[in-house]
Amino acid sequence: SNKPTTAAQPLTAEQLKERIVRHLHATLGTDLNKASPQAWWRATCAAVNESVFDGLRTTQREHYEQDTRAVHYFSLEYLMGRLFSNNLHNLGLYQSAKQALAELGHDITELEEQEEDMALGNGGLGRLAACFIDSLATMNLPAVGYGIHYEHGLFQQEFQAGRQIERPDSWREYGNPWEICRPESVQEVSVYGYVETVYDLQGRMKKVWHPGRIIKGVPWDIPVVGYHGSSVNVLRLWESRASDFFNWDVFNSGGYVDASRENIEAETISKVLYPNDETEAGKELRLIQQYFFCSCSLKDMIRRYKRAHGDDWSQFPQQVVIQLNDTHPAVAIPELMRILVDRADMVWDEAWAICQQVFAYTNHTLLPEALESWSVRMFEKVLPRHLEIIYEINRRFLLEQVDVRWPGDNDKKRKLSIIEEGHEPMVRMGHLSVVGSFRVNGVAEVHSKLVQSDLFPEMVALWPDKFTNVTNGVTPRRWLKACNPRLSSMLDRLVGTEWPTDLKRLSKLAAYADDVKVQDDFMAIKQQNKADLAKVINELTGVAVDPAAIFDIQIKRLHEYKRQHLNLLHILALYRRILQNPDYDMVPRVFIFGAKAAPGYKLAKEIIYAINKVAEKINHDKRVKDRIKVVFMPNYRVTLAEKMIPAADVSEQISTAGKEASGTGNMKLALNGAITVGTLDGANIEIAEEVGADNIAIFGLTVDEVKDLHRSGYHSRDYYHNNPEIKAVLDWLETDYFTPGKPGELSAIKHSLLEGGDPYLVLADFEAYQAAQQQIDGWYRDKAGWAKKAIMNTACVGKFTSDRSIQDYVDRVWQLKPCHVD
Ligand code: DL6
Repeated sequence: SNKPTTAAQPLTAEQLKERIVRHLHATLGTDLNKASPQAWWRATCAAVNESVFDGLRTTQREHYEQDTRAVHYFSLEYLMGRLFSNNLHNLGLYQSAKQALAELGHDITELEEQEEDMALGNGGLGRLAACFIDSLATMNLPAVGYGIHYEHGLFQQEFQAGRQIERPDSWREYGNPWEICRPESVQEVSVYGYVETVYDLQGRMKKVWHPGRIIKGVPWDIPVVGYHGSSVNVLRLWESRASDFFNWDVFNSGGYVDASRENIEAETISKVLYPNDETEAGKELRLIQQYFFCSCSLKDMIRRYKRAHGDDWSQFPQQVVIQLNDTHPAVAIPELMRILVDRADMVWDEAWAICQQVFAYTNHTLLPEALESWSVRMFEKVLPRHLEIIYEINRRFLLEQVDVRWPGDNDKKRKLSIIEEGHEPMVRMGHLSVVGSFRVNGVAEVHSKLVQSDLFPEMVALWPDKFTNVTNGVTPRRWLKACNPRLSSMLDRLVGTEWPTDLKRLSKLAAYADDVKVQDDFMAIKQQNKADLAKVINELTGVAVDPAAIFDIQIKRLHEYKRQHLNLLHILALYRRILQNPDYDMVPRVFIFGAKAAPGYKLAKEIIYAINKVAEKINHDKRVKDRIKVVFMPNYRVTLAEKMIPAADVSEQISTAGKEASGTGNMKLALNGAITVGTLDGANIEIAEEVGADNIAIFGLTVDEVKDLHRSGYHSRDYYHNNPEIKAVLDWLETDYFTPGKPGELSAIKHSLLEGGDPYLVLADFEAYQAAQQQIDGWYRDKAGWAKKAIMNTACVGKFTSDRSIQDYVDRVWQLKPCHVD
């Protein structure tokens, strides 16, 4: 059994058992009779890793020998979740491992709970990166993911008296079995200092950057196992440490204390993930984080390129494509220019031509507060040479492109300049990304259109072919096969076992949508999943919920534009109707929330508090007779999503139209047979196209109507005064009904909607939203009709596999070829 075993010959339970016990002894140094569940889990991981590392070695050898073109995915975030069951599923070892562990006296699902989530991301953008690297490996595409090895991932959320409390996340406090440290590939990165202009013997001017500090980047590799285990790619995450060289100097000159301060400062860079989704803090440390990982990654790529091509740069653009996951890694553009011009002595035009063939940029948001810009002052302090390079990129862009197209038009120059003028001049990272990339994409059809029409219309005029769309997707391996085993087995029987890599095959299910037996089976599975979730809800919140009720789920980061407060107002309206009419007829519903708020986002935290307080009241009110239950699941994360999504009847996708770039939770929920209540926003529009109007509850203002309403002047007070239900529930929040003895504790929501002007049009959409919810209520009463809709959702969302997204990137952006690994 020590013989390398590839995924093509899956291990038997017996072989796995032998491996697990061997690792329990030889790797964990413990014994069968005293091993803790944690030791069993680790021994199993080590056993699995024997197969993972085989695949990794073979893949790397094959990529090297075939000198493959590869995509390098640059992302500040990867929201991986757990890897145990994912790796087992992808290697085809899950059943053997389950049996092996059972024979050793352990339940695999209990051991799964030993793993901490790898939460190195905030939300959609980071989870998308995780789905993409799964698809890349599955599709045998040569790829490396680059990012930061944060010591602390996204904070853990607790509720104290209904309020969010943040606790540090320590995902690798006792080590992580999936990562490998690679000291042989350490890189050094410079920051601060000054730039000197010197002349060589031929009188040519050169810029020399004298850095103020050098930081060491230590790479940790996480193998990414493709489904069926053929390719195993790498996610390479950089940890910052003090440079030995720099530190010794200080140390030897008697500065022990200074030297340890240097250490701490260097280590701070990869210490924590910034917990903001969609907003930028503009903090120096954040810019250093961005530069640190980009510089390490570029140097790593170049080292690998040079191993095959020496100093001949001519093949670089053929071998390398870099995808910038939003503007966070945009500083890679001036960094590559610096390496080519200052270090490789290339002339500017040649270097720029290379850059422009290498970078591609994905935009993930239109929210103004999330569009990154850095003050010139700070940029100059941290990266003085890069600022000079950006100035030069900008000078040439304005002269050679903008002025040629719009001669003498200073307004255009001001609008398009990478440097925004003002009393505090800023570097606009979005502009830099568009200018430096050969392709720019949004993440859903409507979003890509808005990127072009609202964000960069002049850039589109300059380079119409640069802009494209790639609609997001999710990996069906994690988001159906692994998280919903009951439904997966049913699908295997009905549509064959190929759907995990060919999701369009689910469309065969549509033929069974009217089949009573299939409907019964489908809903029985949903019922069992709901019963499982009900247990989890009870464990985590102490609230008992009835699996026969509608499970209505809203899971995503907490943000005003996502409008969890619209959901809350509807719950309040239902509650009020029940109090006014004790016989109010509604299908019992459990409203389930999961969301983290950025620690500094006050209103988001107030919304969490309000939902918790309203939940407390309603859940204890006998008059409600269990028609409504409200639960807020603490510490929402990938692992919890995997338990919630298979149990959802209703998926809440209710952002203000034009604000949610795409969404990916919407895809996961529909894939698992939930019916969407949604606005015509992001990928909801494409989901509606796929599932058909009968199988989705669309409501509310469209993108154009939102724009028109803002243009004509939106007065939220009109809705408050004209709709008695809106008035009543908002006024209710100001009383002490939900917070006895403390009136006004929940008034922040009302204030933001009235005095604050309701920027996300919650009140304007309220009536349409509650009508859509009534429609859901009506639909659910017809059991067969509902089952049909749920089945049609699973059947029709094959488009939203991340394999399709990756194929779109390959065709429209990367021009990559698969490399089959034997
Ligand atoms: O593209 C992934 C994901 C989208 O599905 C969400 O709609 C969008 O909100 C999210 N964007 C971010 C913002 N980050 N930045 N910048 O997470 O991206």
